Amino acid sequence: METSSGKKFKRTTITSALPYANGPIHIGHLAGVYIPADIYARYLRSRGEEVIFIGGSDEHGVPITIKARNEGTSPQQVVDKYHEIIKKSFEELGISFDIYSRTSLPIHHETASAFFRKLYEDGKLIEKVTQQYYDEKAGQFLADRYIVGTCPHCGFEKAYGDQCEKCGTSLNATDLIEPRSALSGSKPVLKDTKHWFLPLDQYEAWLREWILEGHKDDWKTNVYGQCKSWIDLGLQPRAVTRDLEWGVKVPIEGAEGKVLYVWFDAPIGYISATRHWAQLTGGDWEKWWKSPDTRLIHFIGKDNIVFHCIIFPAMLKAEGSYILPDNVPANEFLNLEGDKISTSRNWAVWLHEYLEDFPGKQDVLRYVLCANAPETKDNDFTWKDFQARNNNELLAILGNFVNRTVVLTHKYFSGQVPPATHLMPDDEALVAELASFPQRIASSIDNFRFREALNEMMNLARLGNKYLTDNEPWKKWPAETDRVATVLNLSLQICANLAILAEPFLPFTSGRLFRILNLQPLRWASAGNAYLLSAGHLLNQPEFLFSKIEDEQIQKQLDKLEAARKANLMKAPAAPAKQDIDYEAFARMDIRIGTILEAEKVPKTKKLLRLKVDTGIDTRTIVSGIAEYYNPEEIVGRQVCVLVNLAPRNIKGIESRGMILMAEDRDGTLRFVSPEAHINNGSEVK
Ligand code: B3M
Ligand code: ZN
Repeated sequence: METSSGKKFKRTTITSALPYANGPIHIGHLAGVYIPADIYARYLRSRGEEVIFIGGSDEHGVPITIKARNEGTSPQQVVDKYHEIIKKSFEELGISFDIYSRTSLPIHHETASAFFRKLYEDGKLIEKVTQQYYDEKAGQFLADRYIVGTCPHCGFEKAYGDQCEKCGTSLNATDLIEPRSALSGSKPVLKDTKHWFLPLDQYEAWLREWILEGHKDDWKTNVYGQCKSWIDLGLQPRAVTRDLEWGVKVPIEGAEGKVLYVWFDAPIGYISATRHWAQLTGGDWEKWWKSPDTRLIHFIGKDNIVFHCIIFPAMLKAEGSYILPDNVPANEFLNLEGDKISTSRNWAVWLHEYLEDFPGKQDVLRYVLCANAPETKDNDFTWKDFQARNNNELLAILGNFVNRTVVLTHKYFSGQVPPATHLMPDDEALVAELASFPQRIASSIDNFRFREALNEMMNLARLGNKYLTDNEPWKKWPAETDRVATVLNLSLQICANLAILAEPFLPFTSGRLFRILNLQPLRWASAGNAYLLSAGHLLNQPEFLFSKIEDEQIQKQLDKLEAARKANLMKAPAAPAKQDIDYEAFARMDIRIGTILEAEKVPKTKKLLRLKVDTGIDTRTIVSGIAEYYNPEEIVGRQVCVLVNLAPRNIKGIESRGMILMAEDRDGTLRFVSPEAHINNGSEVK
């Protein structure tokens, strides 16, 4: 194959970022990495290219050990659990990995160790002694995340050694005031420790030439821009080892208790996964990594750019026997309902849950995430848009076109493809336009513009729909049999083309469509011509490609998010105390016990109740914003606290005299503050 930059290759190695096995996959991962990678892999296969598509779980790193500690299990148990969930959900979504491996396997430990040893033996690493926090009680060095202390910027007392989550500042562990060990709570001490560094500074000139000059035109601007600013800032040596238990042991003497830094071992995981694949299939792994005829493409999210464009290439270059990435089409981030996706806040759409809630609708998610992919800027997923794209695009355009065509063929021609006898100028134009689609879609995909490619594919369905509507075969039957035959023939040819061209994006739909057409799956090279189905070919019965998504299904998802939002609010700390006041200021408030005598909703409002309250002094009307939390019937007879000397206010045309005291929870829920036993109305609260 030849790339847009004119380079020639024989085969393509596609990698997709290895997700950390400390949680399930969500739509942000999918839109950023796995959907585009899968489209690309399927497309190249359809074109008859030699391709391998690599995935796997990243099973090392401190967050996994912390999760294990918090859950009282071992890191191995954590990764075993999530590796299975992730692997299964990818399979169900049709992500067509040739191998989905994992970095806790012996083959990975061997591969990563050998890689490190080669660099070490070739003198490509620097040895340095630095000072790091050590927990004497626990007898171990502390990773940044295991050190807690007061943030020097905002005073937050639970800042981590790498970041304060309150003010967001990134920190060094030694910046923390009064550092404590998260393991034992004791005060850590600084202690010498030896580590190995990759001298990135020595690769700066080479990186500058390779990326900033060599890939100016073919790398995405967001990727190129990030690389440029990193390089322009000046590169420093980076430690590639850590004092930790969990990970790939540093394979040299004098390195006991040390492992490879997770970002050193994880990208090597792509190579180990390929070796794992070779073990299983008897294939040759080396050609995918060492042949200059192989093109290496990394699909990642934008937070991984520096690791894949600068650090890993420098590692590969230092090692010497591997090819370098030809392109790194990183995506930006996907938000959810206007808010950043967050695992810890459970603000996400989880793939395994989606698959349960929307059985058989894998392609809908694939479609929406590709149509909304954050290719050039951050983008937003909303459930309303998801519903609209299913109902108004997949169902109304693609599904409707195929269905009308197949149903009419069954109705008029007993399910047999009718002959196209006499082509009119409009038909000729249609055939000519059809011929241009494969190339248009291909060129978008070749340039990693998957949204554009998907839209082109849908344009073919739009074209078909319009052709049917313009020609109205249902009006021409039975007077113009030949004309109807021609129109349906060409419409069916478009359906067959759609089955081919939709496959990278919507593999399940493509499979169904081939089945309906009673065709063996065809590849890309067949697309673009109007002779895929010969006259007389018998179709199968129509089946629906898509179905309507109802408001209730969407509401269920929105409710789930609302519950997550509330649960998060409830975890927030109490608001800080207000400024001191003197007793006089407090005593000016006249708070009494009163009984609610009557309650009713204020018409045309959601929140307001009109209450009649016996305050012991008088009976008065008070309008209170509690309708979302109490039904009028349930509160009659309740004793409450009333601020009786609040100046009267007019609320929705009602004079409200005084205020009912309420306690407000973090999520906004209001609750009465009531005396714990009956007491005379009019009793003072002080
Ligand atoms: N596990 C980080 C991430 O999931 C990391 C990627 C590794 S790719 C070699 O964002
Ligand atoms: Zn802070």
